[in-house]
Amino acid sequence: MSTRDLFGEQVGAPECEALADGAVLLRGLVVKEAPALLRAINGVIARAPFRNMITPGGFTMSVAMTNCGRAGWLTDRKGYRYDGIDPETGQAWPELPEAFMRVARRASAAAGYGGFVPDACLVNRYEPGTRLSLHQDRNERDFTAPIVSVSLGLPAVFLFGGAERSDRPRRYRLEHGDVVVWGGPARLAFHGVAPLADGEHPSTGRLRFNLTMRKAL
Ligand code: MD6
Ligand code: FE
Repeated sequence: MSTRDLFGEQVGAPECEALADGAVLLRGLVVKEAPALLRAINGVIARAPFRNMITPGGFTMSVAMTNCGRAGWLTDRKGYRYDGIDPETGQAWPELPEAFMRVARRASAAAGYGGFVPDACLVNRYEPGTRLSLHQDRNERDFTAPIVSVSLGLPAVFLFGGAERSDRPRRYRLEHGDVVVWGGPARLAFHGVAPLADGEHPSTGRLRFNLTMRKAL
């Protein structure tokens, strides 16, 4: 259980809500680290700018993406995959910032996945109206490692379904500083993000950022 003080700051232990067997939502876990995480995102995009990738079916994704770590997630006409080189720059992706690593360690431990060390982080940027359709994360080599997902800026509605695309997803509001950790039996659950509602956030303006830290290799 947790409570918020007069200023809405989380005090005491973080709230922990189970989304499914193996998936937990840790509300407000990284509110304090958010400024450092946003500075680190700026460092990443100085070397690996956001871009709108193309799906294998030829659609341009509305969510802008980039990566850091030893491998980065890509899509183009040839398919979905991880690659150590950013095709836009021809260079390796920027290193995983220490602030990201610290959050990955703390969140995965809080969720009961000890010893998680990510080697890849996909950085998503949502503008009002952008969305991520239902998908599974299945390009990683090892499904025994969890994924740590951090929300920053404008709130979003996260759609969390089941093992089949046809399973009706439940909806969860993800706010600035919330972390979702999932693995185990939930690792291949279908999920997505509903079209982002317009708004203004004190730290990010009209944007939402999401970090997903993974063990890809
Ligand atoms: C997002 N997240 O929250 C999109 N994938 O913007 C994901 O697609 C995601 O949150 C795998 C694990 C956790 C996630
Ligand atoms: Fe995903």
